[in-house]
Amino acid sequence: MSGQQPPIGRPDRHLNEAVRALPVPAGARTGSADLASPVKPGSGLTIGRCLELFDAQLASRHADEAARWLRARGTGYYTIGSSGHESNAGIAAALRLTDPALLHYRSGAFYLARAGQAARFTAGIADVLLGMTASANEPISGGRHKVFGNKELNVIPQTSTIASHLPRAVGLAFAIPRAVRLGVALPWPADSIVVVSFGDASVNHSTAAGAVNTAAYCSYQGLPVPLLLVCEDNGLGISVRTPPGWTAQALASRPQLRYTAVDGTDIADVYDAAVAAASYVRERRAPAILHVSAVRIGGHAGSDAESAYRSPAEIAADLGRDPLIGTAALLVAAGALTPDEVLSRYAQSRRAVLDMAAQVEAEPRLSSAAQVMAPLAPRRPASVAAAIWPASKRRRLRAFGGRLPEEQGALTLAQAINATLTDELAAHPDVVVFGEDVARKGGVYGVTKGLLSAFGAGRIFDSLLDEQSIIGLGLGAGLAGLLPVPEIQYLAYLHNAADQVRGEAATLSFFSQGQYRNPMVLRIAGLAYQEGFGGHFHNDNAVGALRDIPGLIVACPARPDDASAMLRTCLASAREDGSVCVFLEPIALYHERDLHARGDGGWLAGYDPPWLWTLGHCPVGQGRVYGEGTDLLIATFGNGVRMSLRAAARLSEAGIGCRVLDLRWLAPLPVDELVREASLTRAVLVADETRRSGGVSEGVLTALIDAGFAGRITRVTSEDSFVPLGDAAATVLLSEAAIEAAARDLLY
Ligand SMILES: Cc1ncc(C[n+]2csc(CCOP(=O)(O)OP(=O)(O)O)c2C)c(N)n1
Repeated sequence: MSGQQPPIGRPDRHLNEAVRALPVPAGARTGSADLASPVKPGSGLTIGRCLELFDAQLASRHADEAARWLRARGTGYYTIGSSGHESNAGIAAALRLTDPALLHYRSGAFYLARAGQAARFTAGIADVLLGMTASANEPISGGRHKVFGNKELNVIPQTSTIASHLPRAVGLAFAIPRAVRLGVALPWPADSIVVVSFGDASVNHSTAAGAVNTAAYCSYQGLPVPLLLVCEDNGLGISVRTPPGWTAQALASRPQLRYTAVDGTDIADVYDAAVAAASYVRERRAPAILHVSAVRIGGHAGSDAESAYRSPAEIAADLGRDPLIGTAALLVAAGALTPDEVLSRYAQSRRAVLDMAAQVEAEPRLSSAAQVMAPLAPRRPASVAAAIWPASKRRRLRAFGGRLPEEQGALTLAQAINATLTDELAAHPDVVVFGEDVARKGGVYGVTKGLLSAFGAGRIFDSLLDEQSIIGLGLGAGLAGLLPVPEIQYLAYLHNAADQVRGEAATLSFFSQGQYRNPMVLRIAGLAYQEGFGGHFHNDNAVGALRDIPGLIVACPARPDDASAMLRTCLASAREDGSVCVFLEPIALYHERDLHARGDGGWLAGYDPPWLWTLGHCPVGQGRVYGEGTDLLIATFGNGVRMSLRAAARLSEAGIGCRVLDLRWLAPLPVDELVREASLTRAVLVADETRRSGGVSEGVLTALIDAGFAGRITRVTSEDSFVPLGDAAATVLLSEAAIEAAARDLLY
């Protein structure tokens, strides 16, 4: 197929006619315009710059046409275009190449203008075309998605989920000044601003509303948030019209946000407005909104027949507001180009882009699952193990207020996590801890108590009450060179922010081939058994939404000593491999002290001094085995570990030899260890406190069956129910008695 010439015809009729009709100023002579003079009186945009931006606009328009041509030939897979939005090139020109950008899928001309700033304009066009054809040579996603992204251009690739990039953008704008203040190496200059663009329908998404609110909330408190929000408003969300005037009203009325509206048909006005907004953001370190009117030319995507929901008059009116005509009019009025020169520039650009499209057809595609998955979750266990080290003794003594945790006797799970966080904060100045109530109160369960006084408000801070923004802050902080440890107060509240983990955190490395990473250890207090208190929302026992996220590490420590080792591993893995880790803390075990009998202290553990950390290292995906029985293996985790150990003790009194495997990692599961331990026994019982459907036990049983385990297998789980308040909770939750009874049934 490659090598076939794309059609080269006349420019679009509407543009052709409009350009031919442009009035030519008297006395204008080809080539006589002063490139350094303003393209129109009073504008900061010079003729020379405007010509460059016109080229970016033209190439973007023709890339849209190339997308449809490639699609028709079966070699292109993406046809959402930027036509009608091309004045966003003027916004790129108003910013620095080093200002990180998170772009709307219609910001093609912005992307090409920025490529021009980096003297890689032609390469930028190739990037876009390679993205459409899902080529493995596309520089950011390597054929995994069509995104605007490029490390060299400081354009961070975005997913297709509208508005989901806004929390990250706010987080990045929040984190840049913080990283500077903390002295952490930042990948961008200290006075950078973050630009994020999005459509008008996206403004109404709760993710956008939350993110914009978070920017304003932080700014209101005097915190620096250098963020330029750009709404590219074409008045439509696919087929749904945004009520006229709504977007302006919705954006202009936000507190703390400087609002500017500008007509997107005039690139000089867009440039001037963007320069003013960007300098406000840069100097004041405060957020601003630039609301750019645009039109949508050619439907939502190539497959969209917009005539089904828009009248011919409406479509024609949009063509009349084509920003390419606007720029042509400026250039002709300035005497920089004649109408004929505009049209020949258009035709030349079109030929160049379509010729490139014909060439990229032959570029290689991803052809194996291994290739596709390579950037998902790189794991370098040796580097991770080597990256675990303590602060100096002096620093540790200061952080711990003179009393080192290894000298404090046996600790609970909560105390062990607290001590480990303290150690990590002392050793690594890039670690920041934040979430609802984590700072002044020290967390609902006291897990982060004392961290604020030891490390200060720059590193330990209370967030606002919005889980999407908490994770978004984590995503931005990770990009800015910090190592974020956000907390979600209860597992039930992860779910209204799950996309920030699933669609944003976990995909960034995938869609950028590891060029961008968001290292993060997301602490979540969860699971049940709080003696009836709190009902479902404080006893949520569902982890299915986490376990199927490719590449995500899910740690679930049951014991204090494991918690310390596993938390260190998660932090080191985030730092070394860019891993996104969830650290799921069983609330009911936070303050548990005993195992078999009241006062036995069997659930406490001493804190390892640093010289024992290597010995006690717990690699990702390694479980822990208790006992040597050969009759039965109980595979479990979290609260199930304590219940199973107690049940195993009673079973052994009855002559049943058990071993208990604490999986410790719910993703990836310790499959090899599970299979090995199972092969040493006659039967396997999975004791799973999550739900019967979609719970952990399904993965464990499947792993055993996949491995050909020939012994007997069964499972006990919690019910497929939400957890009720009061004693009724016990009716739906896995119990110790159920574990014991299932073990006896299985063996006899
Ligand atoms: C969260 C989410 N819901 C639905 C969609 C499907 N979708 C893709 S684009 C779009 C309309 C977006 O409109 P707008 O924000 O105005 O941007 P425009 O396409 O007009 O530039 C929708 C609903 C999506 N991508 N993400």
